[in-house]
Amino acid sequence: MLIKKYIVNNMNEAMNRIRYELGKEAIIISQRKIRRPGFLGFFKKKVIEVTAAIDNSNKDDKDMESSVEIIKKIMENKEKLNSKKLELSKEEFNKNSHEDKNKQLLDKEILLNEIQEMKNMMSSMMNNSLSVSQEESELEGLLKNSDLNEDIIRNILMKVENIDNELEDVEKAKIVIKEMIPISTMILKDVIVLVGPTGVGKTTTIAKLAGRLSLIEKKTVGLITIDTYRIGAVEQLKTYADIMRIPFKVVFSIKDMEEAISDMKDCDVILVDTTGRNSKNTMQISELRAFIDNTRTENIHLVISATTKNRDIDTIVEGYKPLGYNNIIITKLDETTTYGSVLNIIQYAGKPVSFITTGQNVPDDIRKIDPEEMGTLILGENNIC
Ligand SMILES: Nc1nc2c(ncn2[C@@H]2O[C@H](COP(=O)(O)OP(=O)(O)O)[C@@H](O)[C@H]2O)c(=O)[nH]1
Ligand SMILES: [Mg+2]
Repeated sequence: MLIKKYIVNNMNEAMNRIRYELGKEAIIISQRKIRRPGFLGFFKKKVIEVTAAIDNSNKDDKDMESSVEIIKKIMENKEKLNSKKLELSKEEFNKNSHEDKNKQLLDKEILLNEIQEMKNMMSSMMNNSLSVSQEESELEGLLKNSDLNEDIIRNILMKVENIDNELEDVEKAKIVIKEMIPISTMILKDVIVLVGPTGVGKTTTIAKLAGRLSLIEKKTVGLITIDTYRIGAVEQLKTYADIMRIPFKVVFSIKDMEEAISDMKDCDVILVDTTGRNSKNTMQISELRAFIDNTRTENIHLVISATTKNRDIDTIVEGYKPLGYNNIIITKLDETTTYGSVLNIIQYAGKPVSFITTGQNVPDDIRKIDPEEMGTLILGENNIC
């Protein structure tokens, strides 16, 4: 902090000198009317002593707190100014010559100038703090546009703030988002079960996986479905099995499950499709659980669409938890323009992502999630179509 005193004839002169010498960031700490120092001063007209200060510490260190301090000081100053005004008017009251009338006018002018300067300083400071919040809201706006949950947005903003490097906030956010996306390390082998609501793409995803495993990786694959609820649903998977020439079984009872799996024990991978149970119906979920228990696998994937409404994500993720899923497959990324749901799903489920699907084409539209790409998608720099 650099403090300097100025003896001036009026506030205009004070402001000009302060600005010139200390810069426009300087603030006025105090001001009072005095006689010019020295013996001869006694015979001259009064002048003003103005004390100004500038915070000359590193500008980067200046935070909102110091702005608040400055505002406080200005407010104190204003108060002093008002009491000065009062003093002056008392003085004026006591004087009666016409010379004092002129003085009165001069004092008023000084005060008005001072108030105007204070106003200017206040508004320039307000503008400064406004630009800080606008910077903040740029990233915040992007995150909000992607339909992210508020607590996730807050979490990202907080983490971005704590990153100490030269990168732009949006770039920092990409790093933060990347770290929020766990990739599943599971290997496609033995029995794999897919669960999730109706219509999210379980059967299609099974067909995609079967296609990749058998056609590309040359593995032996078996398909099982316990999709006995929906007419036509069995046909859908059977058609794929026929095309790919892989064994296919429909399981109608819990007991059948064990048998079907032992029939396919020579397969490298057995993919099990399930009916879209209502996750709010605990009866349906516990029935499905009994089927899954009989597969003796821990490789269970919750399939959920990226187009799912925020509020439904929680219900689905919680509703299917009794099935003990340990991976998530996020489908239909091609059907959304906002990708925040991906993080919302991950956050709620707390499980790694095994696959994402990006279209109806079997077997092409399936791949591993790319956390770096997700950052660009969530921040609106990129899209999947
Ligand atoms: N656009 C798009 N559609 C998909 C995707 N996955 C599945 N679908 C479609 O979603 C609909 C329901 O799929 P289905 O596999 O029967 O869902 P299930 O009820 O969970 O078995 C079908 O029309 C699929 O073609 C995807 O990644 N993108
Ligand atoms: Mg199905």
